[in-house]
Amino acid sequence: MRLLLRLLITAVTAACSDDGAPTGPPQVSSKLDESVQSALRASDTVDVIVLARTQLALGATALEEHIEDVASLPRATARAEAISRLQASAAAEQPPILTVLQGSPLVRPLWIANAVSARVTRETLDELVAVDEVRYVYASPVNPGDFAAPIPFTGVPGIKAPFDAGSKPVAWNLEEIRAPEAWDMSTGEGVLIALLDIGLNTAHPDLVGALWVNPGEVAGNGMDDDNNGYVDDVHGYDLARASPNIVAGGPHGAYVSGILVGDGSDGTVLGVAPDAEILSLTIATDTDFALAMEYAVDAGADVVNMSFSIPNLANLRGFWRLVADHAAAAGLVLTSGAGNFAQNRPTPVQLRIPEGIPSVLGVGGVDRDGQPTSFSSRGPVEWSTVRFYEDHPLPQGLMKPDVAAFPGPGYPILDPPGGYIDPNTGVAGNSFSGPQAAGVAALILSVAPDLNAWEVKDIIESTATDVGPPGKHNDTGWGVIDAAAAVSAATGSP
Ligand SMILES: [Ca+2]
Ligand SMILES: [Ca+2]
Ligand SMILES: [Ca+2]
Repeated sequence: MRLLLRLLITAVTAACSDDGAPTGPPQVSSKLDESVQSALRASDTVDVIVLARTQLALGATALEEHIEDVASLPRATARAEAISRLQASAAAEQPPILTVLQGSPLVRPLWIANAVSARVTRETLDELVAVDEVRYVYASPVNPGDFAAPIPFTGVPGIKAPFDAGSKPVAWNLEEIRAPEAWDMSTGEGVLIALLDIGLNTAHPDLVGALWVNPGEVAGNGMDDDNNGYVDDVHGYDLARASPNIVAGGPHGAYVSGILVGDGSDGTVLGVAPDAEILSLTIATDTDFALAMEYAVDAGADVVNMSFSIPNLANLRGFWRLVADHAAAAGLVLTSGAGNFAQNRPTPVQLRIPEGIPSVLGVGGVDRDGQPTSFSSRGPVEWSTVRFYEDHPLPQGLMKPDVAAFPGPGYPILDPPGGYIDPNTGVAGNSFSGPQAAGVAALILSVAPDLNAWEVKDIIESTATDVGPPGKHNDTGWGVIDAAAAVSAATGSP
């Protein structure tokens, strides 16, 4: 079959090669996603992700099988083994792919998935699909991105005093998820959270001490001192703009950061894991997502918070699921707010990417009475149309979200320049629910660092307080997260 395909491609390529210009319709190969065909109808070049043959965990049951294989290993060992296997597959199979891509722009080899992204012509695609090591090719447009202009870095990371809520007011959403009771056992010390957002304000007193510092990088000297491919990446990196400047023009990332790690230095405690550290990564493309996961793994991150939602990725959803599953295998707990689309999208597309991925903890929103909010995205999610997965068919689908937290409004939010936004401003959304669960994951891993990512996810789900009808449902998942119960369960304390 493979031989036949190669011959066919060779013959067509030969027929086209007299003057170097294509003479017929695009060559159709089972390795080319429909998105590639459509992109070629509109342009002579297409930005692609070339998926190589061997993957650590590709397919509906592959992550579960991997988990069974490594179930007895502590997270650090499982992470090291996963990285080793991922990088070995990339090293073994990417050379012939990279040979074909010589001369193509934007070539980016990846290892968190065994894949290479690049901008290719039709002729290069014909050569690629003839390579045995190429499994599949997705179109992955490089979006220009819609970001506010960054503002100059003004923060100076400080030395952090140990967290003590003392008599400071604590935001009520933290009381509701029993974070103060959890702080008697864990405040998140030693845990690193990767924030995938639009950056954050590093100067806010609540965040300044929480910022991760890349130990191998010298700031502002224009050099990539730790040789990780990123110049001056002291606190993370903005992959969307290829810049080490992580200070955002917009407030979203600062809001989210406050819920993750805000320690009340400026007066009010907003953060679930006030002694955890945070690094900032901004992404604009599917490839950036993979690069961000590689960065987070390399930096030793433990938790990844993703308060964003991408619709209409079609088969590319499978690439995100592959990367997310591999990231989980490499020790990262992934969380994402469920989105705010209950009033303007039909199911099964209210939860999208990444929150609709089975291995990502998708977090819906409830009000103070435990009722799902009107806007919080409802499941189910379908995967039966997605290449390489084809599971969770409708009508049942995959039940999502997994758990719920409090999207607001009504509790204080970190104000990027300093202080807090009045609780009555009406700022709300599941962008705020996700980081509450990410914070709980950080509390767990601080005192139970050997737990694997899927065990942390299971604990947060199994200790949630059931709301509504008994059991898991497509509006509130397993229920409202309970930080104290989760940390107790993780440490085996009563
Ligand atoms: Ca660097
Ligand atoms: Ca540097
Ligand atoms: Ca329920």
